Amino acid sequence: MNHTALKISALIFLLMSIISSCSERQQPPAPRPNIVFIMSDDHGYQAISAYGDSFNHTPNIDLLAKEGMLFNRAFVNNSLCAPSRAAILTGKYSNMNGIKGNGNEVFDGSQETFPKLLHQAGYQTAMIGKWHLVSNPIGFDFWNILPGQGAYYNPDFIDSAGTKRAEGYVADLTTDKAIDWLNGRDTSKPFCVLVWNKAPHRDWMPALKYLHEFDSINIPVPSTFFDDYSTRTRAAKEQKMQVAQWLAANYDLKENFTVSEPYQRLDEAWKNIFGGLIPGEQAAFVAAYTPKNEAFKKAGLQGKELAIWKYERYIKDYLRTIQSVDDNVGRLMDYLKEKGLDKNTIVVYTSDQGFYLGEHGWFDKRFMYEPSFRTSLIVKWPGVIKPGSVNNEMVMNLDLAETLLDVAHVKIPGGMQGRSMLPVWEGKTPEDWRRYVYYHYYESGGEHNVAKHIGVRSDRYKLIDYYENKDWELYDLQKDPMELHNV
Ligand code: SGN
Ligand code: CA
Repeated sequence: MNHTALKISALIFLLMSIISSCSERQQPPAPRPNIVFIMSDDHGYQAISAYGDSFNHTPNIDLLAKEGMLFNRAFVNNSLCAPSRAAILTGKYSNMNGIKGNGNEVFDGSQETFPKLLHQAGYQTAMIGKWHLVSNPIGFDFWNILPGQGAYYNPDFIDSAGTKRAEGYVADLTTDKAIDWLNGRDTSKPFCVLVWNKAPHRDWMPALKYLHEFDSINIPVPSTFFDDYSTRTRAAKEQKMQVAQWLAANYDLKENFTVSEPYQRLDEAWKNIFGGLIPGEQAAFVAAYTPKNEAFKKAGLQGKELAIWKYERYIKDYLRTIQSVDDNVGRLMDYLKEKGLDKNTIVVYTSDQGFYLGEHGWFDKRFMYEPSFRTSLIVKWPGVIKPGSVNNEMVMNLDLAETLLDVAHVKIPGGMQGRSMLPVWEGKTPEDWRRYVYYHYYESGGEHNVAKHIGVRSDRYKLIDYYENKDWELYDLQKDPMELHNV
C-alpha cells in the first residue's frame, strides 16, 4: 500500500468510528414505564378474590394478580385515610410529612412527592378521585378531585377552575375522567396517573345496577365476630366500631327505606346524600331495600340474630360498591390494551388501608391488628414482574414513592423513609430487606374511640403500646394469627 492509500484507509477508519460512536450515542434510551396507580378507599384484602376466601368475585383485580405480583404482607404506617395518602405521596412517616390524622391538618404540598418528582423528570402526571388532604394537589399536569370524602351518586368534582357536579356513579366517573385525560395527554412523554376511588368507603352506597347483587347468598360472620376481647387491654373493649352497636340505622344500614315512607326518618345529612340521586334513581334505590326492610321489621330480631342481620346488610352493601371498582379496573386495563400501552405500563392496585369485615365484631380500621394494618397490594409490570407471583416480604405503603421513582430512574431524595421495592418486584429481594414494620396511630376519642398506639411487627411477633392507656399487648402471630390471645 502506498502512502496516499494508507492515508485514505486511515481516514475511512476514522470516519467509520466517528459514525459508529455517533450512532451508539443516538440509540434512544429504553422508554421509561408509564404508571397507573389505582387506589381504593378502605378496600380490605379479604374482599379481593385473588387473596383467597372472599365472598365476592373481583375478576379484574384478580387478573392483575395473575399477570403480576400479589403481596401478602403489605402494611400501612397509620391505618387512616389522610395519613396513609400522605405517606404514599412523600415516602415519609406521619411525624415527618405532617399528616398524623384525618382532622384539621393541611397537607403541605411544597414537600417532595413522587408525582412532583416524576413531573420534574418529564412525566405527564394526573390525580383523579379521592384526595382527602385538604390542600389542592401540587405536581400534577391535571387534577380533578372529590371534595373531602366525596359522594357516591352524582358527586361534585373540583379542579383548578372550581367545583362541578358530575352525573353518574363515582367509580365510573373517576375512571371516565382518567381515560379522558389519557386520551388528551402528550403522547411523547411517559405518564403517571393516580386513579383514587372513593369506594368502598362508608356508607357503602352501591351503584344502582348492583343493588341486588349478593341477594341470593348468605354471607356468614367471620369466626371472631363475637370476640369478647377477654385477653385484650381496654382499647379493644372501648372502641366504637362494633357492627352490632355502632352502625347507623339510616346511613349505614339503610333500615328505614320503604316505598311508602322513604324520607320520614332520615336526618338532614342523609337527605343530602340520598338527594344526590335523581328521582327515578331514588325510586329504584328505595324499591331495592323495601321488601328486605319490611321483612326485617317483621322479624323483630334481637341479640345475636340482630347483630348477624346488621353484618349481612353492611357487608353486602360494602361488597356491592367493590363490584363497581372491579369493573372499572377492567375498563382501564382494556383501555391500555386497546391503545397498545399495556406492555410498558406498571399497574399498581392498593388501598389506603385495610378494613374490618366483621373480624373482632368490627367495621372501620385504625387498630394495628392485621385486618386494618395490612393492605392489599398487587402490581403488574410485563417483562419485569413474573406473572402469578406471590410475595411474602414485609413491604409498606411508604415504599411506593421510592419504588415509583426508582422505576423511572429518578433520584430518590435522601429524606424518604421507605425503600424501593424494585428488586423485590424483580424477584431479587436484598438480603437486608426490612424485618420489622413500625406503626403509629395518633388519633384518639372521636367517632370510633380507638386509643393512640405505636407498635412493631416482625415475622412472628407483634408488640403494641397503647401509650396513653399505659397498656401493652404482645401477639405470637405464628400460634395466634387471629390475635385473640394477648400474651
Ligand atoms: C368518616 C366515617 C368514619 C371513618 C372516617 C375516616 N364516618 O368520618 O367511619 O372512620 O370517615 O375514614 S361517616 O359516617 O361519615 O361515613 S377515612 O377512610 O377517610 O380515613
Ligand atoms: Ca380510607
